[in-house]
Amino acid sequence: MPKQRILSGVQPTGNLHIGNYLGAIRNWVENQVNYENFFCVVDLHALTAPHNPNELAEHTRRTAALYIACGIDPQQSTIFVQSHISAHAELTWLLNCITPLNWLERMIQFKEKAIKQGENVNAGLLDYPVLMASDILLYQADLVPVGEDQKQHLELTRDIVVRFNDQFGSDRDVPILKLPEPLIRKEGARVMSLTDGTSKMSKSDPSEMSRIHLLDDADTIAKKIKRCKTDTIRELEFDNPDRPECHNLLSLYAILSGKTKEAVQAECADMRGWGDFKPLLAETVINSLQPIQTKYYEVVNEKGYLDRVLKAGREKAGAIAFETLKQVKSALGFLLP
Ligand code: AQP
Repeated sequence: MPKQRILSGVQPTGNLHIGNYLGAIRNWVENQVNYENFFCVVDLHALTAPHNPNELAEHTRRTAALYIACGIDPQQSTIFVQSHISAHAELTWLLNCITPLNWLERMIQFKEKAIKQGENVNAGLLDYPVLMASDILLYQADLVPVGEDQKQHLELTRDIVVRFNDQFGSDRDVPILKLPEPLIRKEGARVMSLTDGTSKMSKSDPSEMSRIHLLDDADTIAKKIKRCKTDTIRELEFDNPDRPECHNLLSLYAILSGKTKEAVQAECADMRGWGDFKPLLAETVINSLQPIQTKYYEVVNEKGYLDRVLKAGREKAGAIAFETLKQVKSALGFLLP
């Protein structure tokens, strides 16, 4: 049986943090032997929010290097940069022309991000889900690992597939575009901000103190954890809705230490509050990130290595993507060159 194909990516909108690692990349790594994997750095998506052109290329390289540092093996998985394959932008245009505007206007993430961005909202933000659909459909992916926040976008992708295949491929035995399925983890890690336990840790949060970057040094990590938001209650507990920061920090410790909730709860019962817990959490985070950081500097210091990985990724991914694009254009009736 051929392996099922997976596609996923992270936007190079800033420095990757432990939320990106625990919520996404770590799961890709754990499952990579089971699937045929395509992992891209979705740099075209990064333009849907105001961005700094002086940083985009560097963040793109850093994100790709961090995929490898976190355990994505270029021998097992195809790693590439979205904008290196022009088929992503081209398929987006073609799918735009068959996607009703009101499908996009009802996307929750658009509404939420549009409010955040205020007057700077660009048309790309509305179109983000069509670009995401193109990313997935170009590779005829079977499965797409998504968190709750992306489920609606995957539904939209599926609606686009059904519409396209019905309108332009009803006479074919094999559908032109494959209907992808969401791959939703049973237990998802949602890491919350260090400065507000009710909002998720995010690359674009203006406060550096709200997140721990994968490349933060030990002193910075210790400082961020020492200063992170807590409360005045001495007892440490999970699942108290009035204490989101407490739940977040304990969960982070449980995930990174590999201990169960019950074991962490028992360990914390003997502690004298945050003064005991925070140094333990800091040490655990530092030790967990240390191998990733070591590998990261190996990757970026080996001359030409990352460029070779991205070139091989571009060639392999590009061959599949342009074949799909050709089929789509043919179905739409274009005069092919
Ligand atoms: N706090 C989080 N906890 C768990 N998972 C998270 N992810 C992001 N933040 C957390 C997961 O990381 C992957 C990559 O996300 P993305 O870069 O495509 O965009 P995002 O989800 O919007 O991530 P950020 O860090 O919040 O970036 P900005 O600030 O640019 O919007 C996704 O799989 C996501 O679920």
